[in-house]
Amino acid sequence: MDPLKQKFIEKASALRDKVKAMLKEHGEMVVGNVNMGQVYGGARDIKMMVWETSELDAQEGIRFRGYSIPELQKLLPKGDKEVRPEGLFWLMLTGEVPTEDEVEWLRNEWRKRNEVPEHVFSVLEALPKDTHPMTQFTIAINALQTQSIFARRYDEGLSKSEHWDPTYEDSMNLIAKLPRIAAYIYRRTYHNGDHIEPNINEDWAGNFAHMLGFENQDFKNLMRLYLTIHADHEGGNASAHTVHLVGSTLSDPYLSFSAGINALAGPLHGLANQEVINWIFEMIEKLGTSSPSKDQIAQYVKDTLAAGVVVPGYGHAVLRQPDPRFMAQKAFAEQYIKGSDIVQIVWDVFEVVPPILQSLGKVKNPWPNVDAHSGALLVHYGLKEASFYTVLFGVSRALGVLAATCWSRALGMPLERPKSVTSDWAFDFLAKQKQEVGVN
Ligand code: CMX
Repeated sequence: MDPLKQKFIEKASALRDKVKAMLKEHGEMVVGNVNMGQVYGGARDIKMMVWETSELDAQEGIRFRGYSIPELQKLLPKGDKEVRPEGLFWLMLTGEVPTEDEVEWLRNEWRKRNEVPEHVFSVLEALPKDTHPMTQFTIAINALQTQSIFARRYDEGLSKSEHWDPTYEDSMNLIAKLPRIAAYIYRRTYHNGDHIEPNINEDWAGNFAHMLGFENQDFKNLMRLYLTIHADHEGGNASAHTVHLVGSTLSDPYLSFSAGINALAGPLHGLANQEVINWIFEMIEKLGTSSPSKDQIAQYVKDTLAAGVVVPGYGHAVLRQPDPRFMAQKAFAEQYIKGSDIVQIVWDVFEVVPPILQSLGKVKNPWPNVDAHSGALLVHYGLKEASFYTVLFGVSRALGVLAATCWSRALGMPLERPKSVTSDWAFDFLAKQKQEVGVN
């Protein structure tokens, strides 16, 4: 058995036994209440699932296995100047910070598994060139499902205690192939199908940058950072939760992950990175300057709100502070980029937007999220095709949601099936409550 798989199943088996014993004793323990606002309000804050790989705190932001982004930047092995996403995957899967050798082992392992079957490219070629890259991405992942070891072994008769094993194999294979698929979509859509073969000497992120057509070392460093910080955001966000829900039916990792990609493609979630940069480009065009004043930006923000649409890249369902993923990208720009108009606009927007959103009195979090900064960095290095941005997010998100899927299968998580109610039920419930209060 490979060393990562071995380490993972040892940890997962120990936790499975511990959880089983805990549930036997405390399965009936109440851990929270639910109010009517939450029932109608997108289930905010309701604790209803377990997600081992990361946890989100409203004030502090994301912690991967207990480590904040700045802590990870000190601890994880680096490729050139930035942390390598391989290391984060190892950490999420095992709970342990990997050594340089372990990260190198994982790089080689993904390289061995990176070949994409020809039929996936044929499926992509059958689509109109202007098909949105996220649509191409999810279709390609579904086409790749023919490779699922989980699906084949389940068909042959797979004991529940073994579900984790082919889930791990599928997850590793899928992660290894995603950069090639994403780069193929990019080159096919924007570069006349002038494809670039993988470079076996590069790490996972560096090779992805290479296949996209970028050899700039700083861009490769950006990709390492980008693919690390977008990887996971606990389990309740729409893409992660979708992967969890679909996976709970024992759909294989390919089908589960492509479902999550469909969720990521929504403008209130991952597609916001495309929305942000388009919104900034429209601002530049409307104002006729690439160095707008803060007053001009404020007026543009107010016009956006007056049109009844959200300011993209701002607000969050959980966070109540500037997103540490935004701050990590800002720090990257401060270190690597000098004198960029588009980056300056992002920073000015960061000053201008929060007080305006606060003044509305209804926005719970006026601060920027991860999507507010990423586009400006990509534009700076020449990756200007905004409709591709959410695919980059998706490649990264695979690391977290597939590591978490391995844990769900190893812990034997059941079919997810929360309760829904009708509005008739809600009004009857309220009437009964009022009656009871009246009677007492
Ligand atoms: N601009 C304008 N209005 C906003 C807003 C924003 N950026 N963020 C929230 N609001 C509004 C909501 O639309 C809601 O208005 P109504 O009551 O009129 O419907 C009100 O403020 C309360 O919303 P909330 O509780 O603060 O936020 P939610 O948890 O409902 O929604 C989110 C969170 C992210 C969908 C929302 O902030 C938003 O639409 N932001 C812009 C889109 C975006 O950047 N999404 C990316 C999020 C990160 C990611 O998943 O990648």
